[in-house]
Amino acid sequence: MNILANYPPTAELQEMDAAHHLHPFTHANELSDKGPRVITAANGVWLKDSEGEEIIDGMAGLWCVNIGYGRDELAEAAARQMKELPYYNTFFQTTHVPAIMLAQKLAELAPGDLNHVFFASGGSDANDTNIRLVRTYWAEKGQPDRDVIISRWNAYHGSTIGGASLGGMKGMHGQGSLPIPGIEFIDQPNWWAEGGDTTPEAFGLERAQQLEAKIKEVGPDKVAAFIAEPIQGAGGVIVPPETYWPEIQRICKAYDILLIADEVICGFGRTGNWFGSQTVGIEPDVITIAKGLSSGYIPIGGSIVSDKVAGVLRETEFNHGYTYSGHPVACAVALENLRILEEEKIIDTVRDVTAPYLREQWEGLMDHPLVGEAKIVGMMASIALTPDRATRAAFPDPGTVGFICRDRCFANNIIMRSVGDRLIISPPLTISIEEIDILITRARKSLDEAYEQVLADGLMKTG
Ligand code: PXG
Repeated sequence: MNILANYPPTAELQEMDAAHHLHPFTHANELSDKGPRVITAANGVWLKDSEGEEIIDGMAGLWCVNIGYGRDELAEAAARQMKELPYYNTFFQTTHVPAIMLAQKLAELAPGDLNHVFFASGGSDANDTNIRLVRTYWAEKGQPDRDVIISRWNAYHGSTIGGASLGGMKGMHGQGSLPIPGIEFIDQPNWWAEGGDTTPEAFGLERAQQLEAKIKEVGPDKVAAFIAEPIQGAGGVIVPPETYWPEIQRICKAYDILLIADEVICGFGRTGNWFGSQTVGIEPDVITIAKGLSSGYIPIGGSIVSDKVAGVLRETEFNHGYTYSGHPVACAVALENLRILEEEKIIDTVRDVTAPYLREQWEGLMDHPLVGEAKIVGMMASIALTPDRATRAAFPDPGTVGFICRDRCFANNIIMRSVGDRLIISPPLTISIEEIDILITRARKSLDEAYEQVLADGLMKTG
């Protein structure tokens, strides 16, 4: 019998959830008081909840369902693989067909000489791999003191001890004595919030040059790598000024620092190319992948490394690996997902048709009195909420207005997230023009309702 088929009514599910289920990034008691929404099914870009509501998913789950929900081919690929070989490891002189085929395919898709894959189960553990991998690389090259990794404030690189340490989220560092030693931070290229009177171009250069200053401060012979998302996702879809990445690339080359591009969100079409590194024009030595690799249908992640890095690593035994590194079912599902992305030309459609249309609509929200800037790259976008666009002012209690907007979105059956006072979307790449219209209509309605409340609460004045 399928115990999930006949589930109890919503209130009972919520009660069981509150009694036994601890949610990620959640204040449990507050959630119990409110009761979580129970998602029961999904198709395309649409979610359905236990009350029968239809919700447009502006976040592709958690930035991951790139090909949209309800693709039977992925379920069938999983079932086939489960029947054939549900599990085997790749540790002790063995391998299997799905891991071989997926590694080969990723080497083909990844830019430049990124030709070697180390598998993980998600983005956090892949970044843990990266910490050990780049440090091992330098140790093997006879420079064991090169163990410092430079990251950025407000970056997100995961929730494991390594991932959260690499990330620049102070709220995460505050729990569990993080970061681990050997991680240094520079500021993010967030011109809207931190650019002051400088132009975006000058600010981009200034923030990139913080990397050079930090390398000099730490000592060039102590720095192993710089890690960054091509476009920050969880930090609020922060699109860096055009001047930023070329300067970062120059500095990494000048000091022979490995560049790790965390492509967990940007990878697999999100920015309109296979990888965000291509969109921002960089040549990383390592890229972190997860999420869109399987369109979230099954957990899988990994690190794709260059010939240069792999060449050194291959000279030793890398004492690292997870039970589920290269899990055959996950690899089979990922392969099927990549086949669909490629054969249905989903990324071409994003680049040439749907993303340009979404850009037009999204930038149209600039006429709304709550909106300061609208940023978009491919299918990831954000708006900054402000009481005064001209001065780029922040609301007095950061996050309050963001929450008001997010709650209105929730009520209007659109998933659009808030990060502080930025609203973000990252819809499935398969979203159609008609669905973009629905998304924008609901977003605008939610902004209108939020604006009324903001005025009523005295959080800003008209005009
Ligand atoms: N790197 C990046 C850039 C990510 O966005 C991870 C690593 C970690 O991946 P896993 O698979 O271990 O979760 C992520 C994940 C949010 C949110 O609130 C974003 C992520 C995860 C959870 C919440 O936007 N990104």
